[in-house]
Amino acid sequence: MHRVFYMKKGISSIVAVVFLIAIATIASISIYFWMAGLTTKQPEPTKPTPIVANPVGNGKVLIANLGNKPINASTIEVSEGDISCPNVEVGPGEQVLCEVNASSNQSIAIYGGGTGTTIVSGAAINQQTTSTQETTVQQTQQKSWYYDSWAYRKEIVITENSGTDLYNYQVQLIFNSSNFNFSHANPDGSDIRFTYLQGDTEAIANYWIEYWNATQGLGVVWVKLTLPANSNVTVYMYYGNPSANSSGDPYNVFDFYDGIETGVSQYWENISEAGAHVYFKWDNSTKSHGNSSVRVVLWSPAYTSTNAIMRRNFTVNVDSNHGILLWFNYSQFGGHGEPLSFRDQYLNPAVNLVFRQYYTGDSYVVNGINTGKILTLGKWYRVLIEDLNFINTSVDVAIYDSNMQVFDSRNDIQFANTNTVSPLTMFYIIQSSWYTTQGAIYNFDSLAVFKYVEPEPSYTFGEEEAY
Ligand SMILES: [Ca+2]
Repeated sequence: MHRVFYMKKGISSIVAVVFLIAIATIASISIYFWMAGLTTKQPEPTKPTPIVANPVGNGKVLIANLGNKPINASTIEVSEGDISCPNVEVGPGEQVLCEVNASSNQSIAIYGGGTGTTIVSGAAINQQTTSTQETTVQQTQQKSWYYDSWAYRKEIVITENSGTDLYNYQVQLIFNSSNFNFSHANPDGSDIRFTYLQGDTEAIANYWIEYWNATQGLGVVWVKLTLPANSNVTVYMYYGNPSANSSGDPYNVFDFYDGIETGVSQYWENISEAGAHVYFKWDNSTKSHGNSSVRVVLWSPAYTSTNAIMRRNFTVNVDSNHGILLWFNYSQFGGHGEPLSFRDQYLNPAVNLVFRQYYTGDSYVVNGINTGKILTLGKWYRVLIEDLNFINTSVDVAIYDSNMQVFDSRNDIQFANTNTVSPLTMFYIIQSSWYTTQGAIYNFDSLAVFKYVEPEPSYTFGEEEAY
C-alpha cells in the first residue's frame, strides 16, 4: 500500500505539474487572444457633432458647428424638402449658409455631422430677412452669457455690404479708446474672446489678435464669421478675466498662414539661379508675432542677371477676393532686394509687386514707383495688400509702422502689363544681381491670406455690459 501509495503519489505529482503547465499555457493563449480581440475591437462610433440652425429668411439657414470636430456641409440633411449647402468642411466654431426648400408652415429637422437634430420651422426659413432680424433682437434680449467667469462683454453687430454670402470671412475689427474701455481687459488682450449669436445660442468664433496695446488704446483683431448677404450677424466680445490666457490662433482664422513658429518649414523652396547666395534662417531673436520669424539674406555676387529666389506655395489661390498680410523688418538694405514679390506660377514679372529699398537713405519703391518714403532699419512694418485684381490693375497697398499707424498707402496701383495670370499661387522673395557687395537682409513674419470683398463688411459697437 505504501509502495503503491508512493508510486501513486509520484505519478500524481508529475500529472499535477503537467496539468499546471497545460493550464498555464491555455490561460496564456486565452489571454493572448482576449487581448488581441481587444486591440482589434471596432472603434467607438463617432460622437455626434452638435449643430444649430438659425433661419435668416429668404429660404436660407445659417448652420453652425458647435462641436470640436469638423463636419462636412455636404452631409447636412433635412427631414422634409431639400437643403443645399456648399461642399465645404465646417470647422469648430464655423458656420455655413445653406438654402432650404421647405413649405411655408412646415417644421423640419436638420441633421449634420452624423448627429443631433435641430428643428426649425419652414415659416421662419421663408420669412423675410427684416422680420428675422426682429426675431434676433428678441433673442438677444434673453441675455445668455457664454463665458461666466468674464466680467464684461460688448455687442458688435457685423453687417455684410457686398450683396454676397461670405463664408468664413475674416473681419478686421479696430478697437480704440473711443469704442472700447481698455482698462477693463488684460493689458495684452489675453482675456478677450468672441462668440456669435445663432438664434438664442452663442457659439465660439475663431479670432486672432494682430495688435493690442492698452496704453496706446489700440487693438486690431481678426474674427472669422460667415455673413449672409446684406444681413447682420451679432457678435459678443467678452473680456475682464485677469487669469485668462490668450487663445487666439491665426492658423484657425486665415485661409493661409505661416508664422514661422517651428523653424523654416519644408514648404519654402530655394529656386535660385546658379551662383546666387541664399541664407534663409529660423530666427527667435527678432519676431513680430509668436516665438520666431524667418531671417532672409539674399545676395547675388555676380554683376549679371543672377537671381536668388525663395518661394512658398500659398495653398490657396489668391485672387481679387483675397488680401495678403505680412510683417517685415529690414536689418540691411541693398541691391535689388524684393522682399514682397507676388507672382504667378510662371514667375511672370507682370504681376510682380516689387517692394524694395535699395540703400540706406533711399526711398522705397512699389511696382517701379518711387514713393518718397524711407523705411527705418530695425523697425517692424506691416503691409496689407487688398483688392488683388491684377487684371484691372487695382491693387491697394497700405504700409503701417509697428504701432499700426499708417506709414504709406497706395491705391489702384497700375501694372505695365494688364494681361496677367490670376490667381496667384505662390509667394516669392527675390534678390536680383546688380550689386556685388551686399544684398538685402530682412526678417519677415505672419504671412497671411484673408478673404476680401468690396465694400467690406462694416460693424457697430454696442454698449459695454457687466455680468
Ligand atoms: Ca512668428
